[in-house]
Parts: sequence; C-alpha cells; structure tokens
Amino acid sequence: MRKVIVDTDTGVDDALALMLLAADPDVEILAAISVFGNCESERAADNARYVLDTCGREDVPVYRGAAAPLHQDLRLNPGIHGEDGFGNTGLRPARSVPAEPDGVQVLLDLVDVHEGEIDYLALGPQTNLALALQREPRLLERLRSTTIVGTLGPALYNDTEPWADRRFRISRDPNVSFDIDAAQEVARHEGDVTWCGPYVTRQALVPEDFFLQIAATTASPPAQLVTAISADYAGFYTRSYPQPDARRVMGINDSLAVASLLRPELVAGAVRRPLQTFRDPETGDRYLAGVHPSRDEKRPLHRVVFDMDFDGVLDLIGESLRRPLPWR
Ligand SMILES: [Ca+2]
Repeated sequence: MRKVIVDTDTGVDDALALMLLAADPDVEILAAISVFGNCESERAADNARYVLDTCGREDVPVYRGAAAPLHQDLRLNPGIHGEDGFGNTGLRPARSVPAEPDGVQVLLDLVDVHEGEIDYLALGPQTNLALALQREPRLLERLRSTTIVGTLGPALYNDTEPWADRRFRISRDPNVSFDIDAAQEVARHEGDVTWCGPYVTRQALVPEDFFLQIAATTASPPAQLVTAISADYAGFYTRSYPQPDARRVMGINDSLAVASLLRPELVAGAVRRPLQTFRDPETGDRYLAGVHPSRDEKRPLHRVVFDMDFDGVLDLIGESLRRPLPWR
C-alpha cells in the first residue's frame, strides 16, 4: 500500500484529484490537510470532508491547515471555483472539520510514525510544507516523495527572462504566487520533490461531456458530484480557452499531479533543475521556474515535469470514476 498525505485547497479540480486517490485500492490516504487558495482553508477542509464522504471514505481523517500565507496578504480564487470552492453549490458535509488538531502538527507526527514511507501531494499553496519545514528542516528527506502542483516549468537554456515566454505567461501559477515565500522555502530544501505546474496542467482541457456521460451512465455519487460543482468552472475554462468547435471544456490540473504519482509511466518528460524566482513586471506577482544548473550548482535539484501522456491520464480518471463504490 502506498501511504499518501494530500494537502488541498479543495476546489473543483482538487475534488477530482481526491477521488482518484480514494478510488485507488493501493492507496492509503493517511490524512487530508487543508490550505487556503481556491477558497478559505476552513472551507477547503469541509470540502475535502464532503468529497471523501461522497466516496464512502468517512475513514480518512481531514485536518485544517494554514489559513493564510507566510507573509503576503490572503488571496483566493472565487472567480474560478466559486466563493465556496464548490462552484457556489453550497454543499456542506454532515459534520464540519474541527479547528484542532492542527494539520501541520499532524503532518510532523505522521512523518515520525511512517519515516520514509509517505508520498506527500500538495495541491494548493505550499504553506503547510513551509511551516512544517520551519520546525523540521529535514522534512522533505524524511518523506518518500513530495509532488507539488506549481512552477512555471523549465526555462530555456540561458533564458534570463522566462516570463517573456508566452508558454509561461499564458498560464498563471496561483499556488506559488499566492505564497511565494512558502514556495521558496520548499525550493531551498533537498528531497525527492516533483513540481507539476500549469505549464503542463493547462494542456489537459477535458470536454465537460466526458464527465456528464460518466455521471449519466454510472449514477456514481463521485461522478455526480464532479458535474454538480463544475458548471461555473467549465464556463470559466471555456471562456479562457475557446475551442474551435465551441464545446465546453474544463481543467483537471491537480489530477495530473496525482497521476504522476500513481502512474509514473504517464510522465512523458521531466528534468531535474534548481528553482529560481521570476517576477511578472505587470502584476508584481512572483513565480518559480526550473533553470539550468550552473557548473558549480549548490541549490537542490528538484524534478520539473514538462509533458505527460494526457490520454493515459484521462483513462485513469475514467476508470476511477466508473469503478463502483465502495472504494476501500
Ligand atoms: Ca488545488
């Protein structure tokens, strides 16, 4: 069994990513820990609880994590995921996630118990990881792996202005820019760390019909939940990335990071790079990109994914959502 902790700012794509984990019989989800991002952290915890309950996974514990960035002002994503992270559907779990115990402390305690065995998935800003690193600088080395939805991707050789590259500019990276100090803290540490950011994830725009069809043909509660919370979300993606046939599409960002962990053969391209901070001159937002190592490179090398087998990821999502409950 693969032991996973999932750190989530539970919006629409996080919900789908949680389902991929919950549906996999070889995954033991030790904990879900919330973070601010798509919505407030308290709400993200309740949304994770709702998703797991819908999957029949009341056994998975959910904890509240960081409610605000280390130093920046709090920013959220209501225009994409709704004020509640669930497309303004107002869905709430039967019982709310309590404020205690604190998710960061839970993470540190679980690492003590399962030394070197935990795969950590960070689907939102990296604030929980940064707070844990401040208390345990060897944290990343004590995890089996860490997979993070973030970074602009790998910069070209000798490119000192990757921000000018349209491939980077087209997709913002809120997980990093919402708490750049936390992202930099993670980038400073050694470990088996994989970054899979919007450079990759925005390529996977899935027709809304894909989910509607699964929901209609299976009547599966998780598939129904995806379609229930994604109407406005698909509207945002369809406006942002108009398709030639005018069909409605939606992003599945966080699912790609989950797929890269559960099915490593689906990673079609990745490089090991030190991470460097770049600033968007228009907005002042700061981002990380993987740069080529210098000859005497001292910074940690982390893995930066730049391509995936997108059809394979879709197959994984389809298989997971079609799998009959119970998922355990
Ligand atoms: Ca997320």
